[in-house]
Amino acid sequence: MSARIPSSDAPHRAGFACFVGRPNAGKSTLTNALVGTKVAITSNRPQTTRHTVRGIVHRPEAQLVLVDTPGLHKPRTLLGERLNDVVRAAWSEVDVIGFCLPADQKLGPGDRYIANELAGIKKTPKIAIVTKTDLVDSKQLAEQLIAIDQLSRELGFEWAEIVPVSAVGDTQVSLLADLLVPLLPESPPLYPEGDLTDEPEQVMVAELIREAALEGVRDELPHSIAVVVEEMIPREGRPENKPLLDVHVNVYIERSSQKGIIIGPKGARLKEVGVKSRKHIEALLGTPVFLDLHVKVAKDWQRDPKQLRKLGF
Ligand SMILES: Nc1nc2c(ncn2[C@@H]2O[C@H](COP(=O)(O)OP(=O)(O)OP(=O)(O)O)[C@@H](O)[C@H]2O)c(=O)[nH]1
Ligand SMILES: [Mg+2]
Repeated sequence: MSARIPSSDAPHRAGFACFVGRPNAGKSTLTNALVGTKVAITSNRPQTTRHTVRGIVHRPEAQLVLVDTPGLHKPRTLLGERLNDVVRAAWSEVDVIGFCLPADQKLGPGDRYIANELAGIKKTPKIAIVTKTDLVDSKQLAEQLIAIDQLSRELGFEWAEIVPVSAVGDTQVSLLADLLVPLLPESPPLYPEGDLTDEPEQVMVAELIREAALEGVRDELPHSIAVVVEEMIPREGRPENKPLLDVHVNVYIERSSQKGIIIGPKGARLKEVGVKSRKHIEALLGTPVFLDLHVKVAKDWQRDPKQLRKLGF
């Protein structure tokens, strides 16, 4: 038995904060930085995140559950529409909304569109988070802070806070948590102590493979890739001190013409994806893994309701 003794008389708080923003704004990187471990995959391609990912920050006096969301964007496919629905569902359910705006990019129509929608959500406090501050100088940052303040005034609401952070430079990341916690309701912890996410293992494994597959592919291909873990089974007949987990995975693309790119000359690219992701998967699962990757075509899956359902959207 262990007793949890809060450091002061302050009541324990627990609740949900979601990060929203345009694709590539740095939401997932920030989520990982706050949790202190990788719970969400990241990449320099827009629309990396495709479902809400919960990351849990534990403190003696609070439990902050972060909800990382897909980037809100102008949808061009049914998948895009579904992802935007996921974002809207997330921000309607949380205790506080964190709107992520990159410091190194002027506010654009995409940001205004999101801010306008947020203005309509009266009951939930909204924090503006200026991300990637390591990429700008203090003058640029000051200009961005003013522009963000201006934006809410134009739309007739006020930010509860405007916080500049750098997840990569670890600047003001824990301050952000300090500012989010008081906006959560009084509540006992919602998750067991030590849990950092509620993502199922199979999903995390699939995501790590997709992250490796995204690296170095260009144009439309990142959007075309989907990864499904079909099976994870311990290899039979292994000595007890030398276990091996067989992980069977399908990597889906949309057209057979994309096969060559993902597989690479003599299978070199696919092999690289396997080697890279296997390291992360073994660290996650704590066991040696045999990764069996198959590339399959799911024709135009981003636009096909049946295929989307099969792939879990
Ligand atoms: N320099 C710098 N780069 C960052 C920072 N945070 C994120 N990035 C980079 O920005 C890119 C996008 O980061 P993500 O965290 O995947 O962005 P996201 O908002 O989750 O993107 P979607 O899931 O597509 O909506 C990646 O290349 C990150 O490495 C930061 O604090 N500083
Ligand atoms: Mg993301």
